[in-house]
Amino acid sequence: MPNALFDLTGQTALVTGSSRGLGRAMAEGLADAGASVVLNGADPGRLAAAAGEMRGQGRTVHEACFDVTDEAAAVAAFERLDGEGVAVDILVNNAGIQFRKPMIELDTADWRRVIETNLTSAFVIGREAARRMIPRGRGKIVNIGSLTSELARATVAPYTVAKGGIKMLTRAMAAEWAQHGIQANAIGPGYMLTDMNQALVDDPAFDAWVKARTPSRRWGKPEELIGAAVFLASAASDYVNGQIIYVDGGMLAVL
Ligand code: GCO
Repeated sequence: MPNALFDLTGQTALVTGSSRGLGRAMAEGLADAGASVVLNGADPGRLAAAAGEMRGQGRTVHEACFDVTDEAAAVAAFERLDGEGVAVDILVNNAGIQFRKPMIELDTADWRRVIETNLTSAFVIGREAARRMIPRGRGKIVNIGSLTSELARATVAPYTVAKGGIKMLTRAMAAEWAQHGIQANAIGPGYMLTDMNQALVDDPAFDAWVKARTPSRRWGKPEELIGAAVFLASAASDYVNGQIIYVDGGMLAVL
C-alpha cells in the first residue's frame, strides 16, 4: 500500500508551461500520484495535443490556454476555472524561456521578456492561486528555479537573475502565506535534457563540461523531477516552507 502521505487523489494541479518538457513530465507525474491536472501553454495546438495524449493515458486533464506573461489572460483563466468549479490545490510555476547572449550585447527588451516570463509570471499566477487557497486554508506552490538560482553562468544573465528571484519569491510567499496553510517551495533542476537545452547537448564541448562538472556524470531526465514535485505537492511536505530542492546530479554540491 503506497504511503498516503504522497497520495494526490482529489487534488487539482495547475502546471504552467506543461505542453512539453519539464512541465509536461511533472504534470504526468502529479497525475500518476492521483491529481487532476490543468495543463497550460500559450500554443493552443500543442496544448490540445498534450491534453489528448494524457487523456488517452486515462488521466484527468483540463486545459488553460494562456501566455503566462499576459496578466489579463491569466486572471481570466482562473476566473474560468472558478466558474467550472475547478479549484487549484497545487500550482507548479514552471513556464520559462531561455535567451543566451552576453549582457554587453543584450537588448533591454530581451532582458524584460525573460524576467517577465520566468519571474513576474510566477508572482502573478502565484497571487491568483493564493487568493483562492487562503480562504480554503491550504495550498501547495512549487516554483521552478535552476542551478542559476545559486550560481551565474556567462551569457544567461536575465535567466540567472529571474531564477535567483524565483528562490527569493518562494521565500517571500512562505513569509506571507504559510500562516494560511500554504506551503511554497521550489525545485532547482540541474542540466536537464529538454528542447530548451538541445543546443547545449549538441555542443560537444558543453556536453563534455556538463558531464565532467556533474558528479552523476550525465544530464538529467525531465521525469527525474517527478519525485520532488510529488513530495512538494503532497501532505509529505506540510511542514516544509520556503525551501528549494536541487535535482542536479550533485552539481551544486561540488567544486
Ligand atoms: C544554460 C541552461 C541552464 C539550464 C538550467 C540549469 O544555458 O545554462 O539553459 O540555464 O537550463 O537552468 O539549472
